[in-house]
Amino acid sequence: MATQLKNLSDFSHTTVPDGNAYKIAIAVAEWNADVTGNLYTGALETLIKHGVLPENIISVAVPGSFELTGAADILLKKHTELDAVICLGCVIQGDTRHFDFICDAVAQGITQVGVKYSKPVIFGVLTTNDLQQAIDRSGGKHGNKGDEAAITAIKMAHLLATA
Ligand code: DLZ
Repeated sequence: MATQLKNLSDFSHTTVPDGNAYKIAIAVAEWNADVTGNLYTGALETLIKHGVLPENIISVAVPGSFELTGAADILLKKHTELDAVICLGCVIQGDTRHFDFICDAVAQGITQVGVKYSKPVIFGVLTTNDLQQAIDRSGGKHGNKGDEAAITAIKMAHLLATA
């Protein structure tokens, strides 16, 4: 599971399909907004860099990572033309068990939404022990999980279109 040797923004650009035909939504949590703002910027820029048209990208904000499941459900219900939804959040370990409940809920929740609609719903949620780990993975020394989520969305949208 360790990302010590893996930079989240390090992928082969030649193997990423062209995103020109795809419509993709991004749901971003407002908790730890400095971090999730950087995740969002990374995801948006990476989608556009790989051909997704700005007018084919829908962006919404939700209060916290717990709400990402509901957002993905609403987006896929209202926008049936979507090819993928990217969920971005940052959950940082605290003194209580809140961390475990939120991480479990969002991981299971977005998995279920993806299966419900047979559409890719991407887990772009940082789950870290402290703020520094989150900074390192949102445009810092370990890359940007937003970039990784965008590349995953394009690859899964391509799979959906071609499988
Ligand atoms: C309540 C809470 C806490 C303690 N920590 C985080 C966090 O680290 N990251 C995050 O995205 N959200 C957190 N939240 C808010 C919950 O996700 C959710 O918004 C509230 O419990 C309301 O449902």
